[in-house]
Amino acid sequence: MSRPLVVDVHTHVYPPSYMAMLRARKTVPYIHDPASGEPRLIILSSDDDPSIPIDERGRPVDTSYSDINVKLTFMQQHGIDCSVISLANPWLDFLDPAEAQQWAERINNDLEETCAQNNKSSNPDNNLPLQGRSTLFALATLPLSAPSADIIVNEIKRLKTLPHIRGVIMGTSGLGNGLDDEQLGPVWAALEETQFLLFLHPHYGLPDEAFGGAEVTKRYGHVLPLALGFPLETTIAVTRMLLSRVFDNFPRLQILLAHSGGTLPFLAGRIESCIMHERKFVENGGDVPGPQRSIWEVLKTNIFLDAVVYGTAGLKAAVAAGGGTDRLMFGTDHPFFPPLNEGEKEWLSVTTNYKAIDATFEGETEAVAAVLGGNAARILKLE
Ligand code: 5CU
Repeated sequence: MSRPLVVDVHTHVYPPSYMAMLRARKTVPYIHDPASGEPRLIILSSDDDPSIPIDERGRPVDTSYSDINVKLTFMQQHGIDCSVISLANPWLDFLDPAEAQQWAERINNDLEETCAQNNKSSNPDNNLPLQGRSTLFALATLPLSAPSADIIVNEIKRLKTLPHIRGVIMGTSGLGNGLDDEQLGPVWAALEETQFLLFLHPHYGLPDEAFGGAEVTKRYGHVLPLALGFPLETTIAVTRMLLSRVFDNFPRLQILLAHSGGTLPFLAGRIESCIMHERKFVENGGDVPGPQRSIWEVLKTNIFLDAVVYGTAGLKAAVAAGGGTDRLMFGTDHPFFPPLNEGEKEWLSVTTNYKAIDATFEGETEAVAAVLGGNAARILKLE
């Protein structure tokens, strides 16, 4: 039997132009070049700890973050046929409003060009199936700090003319006030109209106090912010969207949630129950219009989940919450979570996800094929 198509929907790049911009900065996010040794990437606020010497802050950043050939080699080493690349966090969130539009256009054009060049050389006549060809598509970035929502909407419309762009990636801060901000209405409407997939991805995590204070966070490195801060940030962001009735007002919005939805699949029942019991909502005698569509309906019609959760329990919750295997898509989170030992070719983070998919859907050949690539090819129209 032929092996299934493998599509990676969660894989990041910092195009060289973005790396250069980070190198020119001295506040988070920035890249520091020590006098000797590898450059350091300081993107999380917890990375920029003044008690740590600057040459040791953050993490080493090698060519896997920006060189597309390194990603292509990684794809070949891990049996990945097609990657849907996206700018990594913190995207353009931090930019001065006056610069946002120009940077978004530049990064998005860079992504489009990277995909076009690559696909042309791997399939000059553009007539072969995806399998075995190291094909690239992209999710674009938005100028969210731009002075008006019109600029963001115009960029979404422009993106529709770029043949390899299949959606956009966004963090949880929106225009600065979270994703329940009414000012985001035109952006949701433009995403609905273009039927672009919105990849919702965390960056800001939770405040140190949630983990017991800065000393505790620091003691365990990136574990608390990444293992717990990221997934809870995503869960809170999408729950705020639900509560503010974004899914009632924009019922055709299509969202891919990073890391299998954070903790949303596991907490969906509790969130729904709290809504049913909230006296503030009009339905229960209050004066705040509550969400009309249930979280279960939203999970089954508006939300897709990646399979980047490293275990069978998370995958089973994702499938149960989404009502089946047709809304779950393989991802790697490359270039994050590389092997600890230099020269190691197989990434533990990737093999763990592959094994979790195999174990969760043991004997269900069609389900495995759907999750590994069939769903992504269908949902993102990767032809
Ligand atoms: O390791 C990390 O900090 C990250 C990150 O920042 N973004 C991401 O997508 N995955 C891991």
